[in-house]
Amino acid sequence: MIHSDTIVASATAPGRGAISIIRLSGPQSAEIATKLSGKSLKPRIATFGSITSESEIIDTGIWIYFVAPHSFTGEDTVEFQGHGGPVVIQTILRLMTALGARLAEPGEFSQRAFLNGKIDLTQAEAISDLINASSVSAVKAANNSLRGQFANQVNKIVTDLINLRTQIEAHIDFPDEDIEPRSIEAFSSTISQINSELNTLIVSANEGAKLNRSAEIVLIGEPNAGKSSLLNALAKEPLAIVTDIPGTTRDLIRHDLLIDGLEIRITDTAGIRSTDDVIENEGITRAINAIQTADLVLCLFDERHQTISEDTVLNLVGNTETAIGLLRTKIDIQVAPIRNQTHYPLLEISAKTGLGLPEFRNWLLEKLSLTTHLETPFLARQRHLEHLQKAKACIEATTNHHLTIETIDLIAEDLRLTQNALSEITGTFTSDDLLTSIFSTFCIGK
Ligand SMILES: Nc1nc2c(ncn2[C@@H]2O[C@H](COP(=O)(O)OP(=O)(O)O)[C@@H](O)[C@H]2O)c(=O)[nH]1
Ligand SMILES: [Mg+2]
Repeated sequence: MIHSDTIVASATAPGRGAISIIRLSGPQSAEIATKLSGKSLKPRIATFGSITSESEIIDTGIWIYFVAPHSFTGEDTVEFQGHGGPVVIQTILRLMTALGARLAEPGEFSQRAFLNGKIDLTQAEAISDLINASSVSAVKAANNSLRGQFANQVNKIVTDLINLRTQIEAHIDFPDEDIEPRSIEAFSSTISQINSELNTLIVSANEGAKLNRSAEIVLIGEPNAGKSSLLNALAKEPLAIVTDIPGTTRDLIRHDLLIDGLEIRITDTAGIRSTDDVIENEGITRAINAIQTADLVLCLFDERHQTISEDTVLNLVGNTETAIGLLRTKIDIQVAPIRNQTHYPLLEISAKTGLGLPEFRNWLLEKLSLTTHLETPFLARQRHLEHLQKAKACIEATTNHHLTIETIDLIAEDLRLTQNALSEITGTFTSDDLLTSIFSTFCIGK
């Protein structure tokens, strides 16, 4: 699909910076660049030049021209690397739009790359996910998706489905001839093979989806254990109210932290105890719900009032598969070394003096990097999981019918729906509405 209009946007983050890149894409790109620079640009050669308006120099920088189809979007593209001042950038954008370019919508460059067949939808999404990656594991997985690893696995199943459908649909054209038992057996075995490939892909996609969000840590413990104090110490600001009155925290208080490039969402909760206070009870219910979706639950305890045992942990956390860590708090005022009576990892901290916090941060990094599966083969989104589940439901529906000449068109239809669900992942079968909603979440200039 070749667009007739030319789009322009700053491809670098807004604000002041040493350099900014302004990108044009579309048929008028070279013409606009030539008019502004007064130079004839050679493809893929960096050309030093100025942008002049009414004989005044606006900026000086490097021009690079990529001729269609050998560009990111697949269209004629020009990049101008100039100085990163907001006024400079706005002035250049105005000059370019006055010469016929249109300001790009968010994600429009990637959308054009997709529409021009340069990348599939999972690769386009991987670009956005790479930019938003919150850990090194997520960067690696996004790059794998960008290289097409996810799409290749989806396409492999789609190819198998197409082959199967071709053979099955051949029978629909000849309803008077019975299907040979040998063929029925072969079809059934291919269906179960596709089903099992799909199940393997779903497992990987579920792992990949975990990387697409921050790691969630929930702080729990009895009232006064020191949860809110720890949140405040990590956030380096008094987010939660701290008092020595049990039941001070009632709502969930969330804060996003960045520890060595790893994005962590930490949630402070109401202390878990039995109480008649309606508001506090609601807070406790919320704390218990937060535990269910956490990657790591940290049980805090003040040893002067509470000893920690397997039962205490289970009482606090409930029976969960989630990773658990124990934090003995207020070590500035507790002297006796603790005897750990559980098999959970134990750390000791003082939110007040900061004692033990560096070790705690290092431990967190190690723990969360382990739980975010370094080997995840690709990054996945909720949208992908939904289509995979739909594909699974459709292929499983084929087994509702015993394969005969009478039921073959029902089975063919289920297989067609399976293929459609998978094709929505890569975008080979996608509605315009979906494309708009996907690309609108990208940044402008991408
Ligand atoms: N000495 C000392 N006191 C602490 C420490 N952390 C919390 N506290 C005190 O313990 C009480 C309860 O703390 P808070 O963070 O509100 O506990 P929460 O109920 O678990 O959120 C407050 O009086 C805090 O000042 C610490 O590391 N050292
Ligand atoms: Mg609190």
